[in-house]
Amino acid sequence: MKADIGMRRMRIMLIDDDLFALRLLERQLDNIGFPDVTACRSGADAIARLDQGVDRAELVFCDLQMPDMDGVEVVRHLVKLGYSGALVLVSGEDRRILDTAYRVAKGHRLNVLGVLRKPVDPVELRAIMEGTFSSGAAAANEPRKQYAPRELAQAFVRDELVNYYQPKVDIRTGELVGVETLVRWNHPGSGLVLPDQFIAMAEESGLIDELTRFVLTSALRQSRRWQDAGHTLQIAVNVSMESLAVLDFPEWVERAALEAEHSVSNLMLEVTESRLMRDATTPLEILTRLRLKRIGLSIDDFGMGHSSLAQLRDIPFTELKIDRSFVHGACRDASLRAIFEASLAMARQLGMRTVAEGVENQEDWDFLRGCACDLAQGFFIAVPMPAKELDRWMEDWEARRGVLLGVGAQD
Ligand code: G
Ligand code: G
Ligand code: MN
Repeated sequence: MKADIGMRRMRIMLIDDDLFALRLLERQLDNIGFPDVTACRSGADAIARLDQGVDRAELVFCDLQMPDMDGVEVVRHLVKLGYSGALVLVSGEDRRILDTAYRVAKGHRLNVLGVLRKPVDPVELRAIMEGTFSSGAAAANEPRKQYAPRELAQAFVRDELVNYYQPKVDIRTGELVGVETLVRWNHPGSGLVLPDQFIAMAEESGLIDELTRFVLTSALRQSRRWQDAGHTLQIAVNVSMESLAVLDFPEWVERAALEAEHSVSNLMLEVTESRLMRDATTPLEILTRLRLKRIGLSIDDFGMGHSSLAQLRDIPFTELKIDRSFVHGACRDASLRAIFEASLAMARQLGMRTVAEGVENQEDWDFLRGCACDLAQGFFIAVPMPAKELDRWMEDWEARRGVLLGVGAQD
């Protein structure tokens, strides 16, 4: 409905070698209020028209399977042209090819609104078009704000960093087992800033060590308060592999736990490797010594980035966190399910505990209930929250938990 008003002037280009598909999509777009459509029967033609300025487009629908230039090549040419509009991929190919093409386009940082299977379902088309104008397009192109190291250094002094906590629950019993600590920056100008906007900068500017120590100390202090209130929780803290460079880190962690009267075996360090490391010996040494001190080590975002089988071989991890991209939606996607289940089997054979991240809906939860996975974490269970909100969540969860376990057992 929203799409009928105000957006009639949006310029759209369709690229498909199949004339019938072109006409059909043209008509479908017209029906929901988008008449300004140029149809091209080849990628080369479309790219030439855009390049020469014969046509402009704010949205391109591109077919994947085309004889002279396929859709993936079109994507590459769009990037070369500096195309800044939105893209929808359309194809009769199977879901996996479509999904891969989607990731390729995303990888080029194009604003991909979605993928459509042919023949295009008018309801799906409408959903994509409405999504475009509500939020998606504009937000996706917004530049990320850069923060200066000096600002972050001040944030420590001004006490602007605050820990959020996200529950991890036992899939069998629903019991709250622990929390993952996720730091936020309460920035005086920007409001609450998420870590993906300042962790990399902290690593590059040498502030990461101070950040890790700050996060860990306050998490342990918070854990002490929960313990005093009768809740013994396992505390997980994120540590990037690149920051494991200071040799006294294991001793420091041990001392911090001791001071907070927190058992080291109830402390978990979630390790991620965001880029390939130059010197891998020091982190390896530090990780091994952390394990010798009985501190738990978790391999985070398993299956993505640089978290690899080689790391499983080389580092004595105690927990495997399967990346959310293999969890959410796994019940409907055979490839995801295969990867997810193989990861679980591998972890079990290595004697590791397993955590599924990204449990976003009831479907994900029910699916997990039938898998041999130990813990679940995700928006469906709880979003990351400040410490003071955990009590309330625990009460709510007690009520929800019974229902959820019942639901899972029925099917
Ligand atoms: O909710 P979320 O946006 O908090 O976290 C985004 C990313 O930031 C995650 O990959 C998480 O592992 C990372 N992260 C969160 N807190 C910390 C931290 O204290 N240290 C490090 N190194 N990474 C963190
Ligand atoms: O990389 P790491 O696993 O530490 O990342 C934690 C990040 O995942 C945080 O940014 C957190 O906010 C986010 N997160 C937690 N639960 C969910 C979820 O169910 N879905 C999605 N998409 N993100 C989640
Ligand atoms: Mn994590």
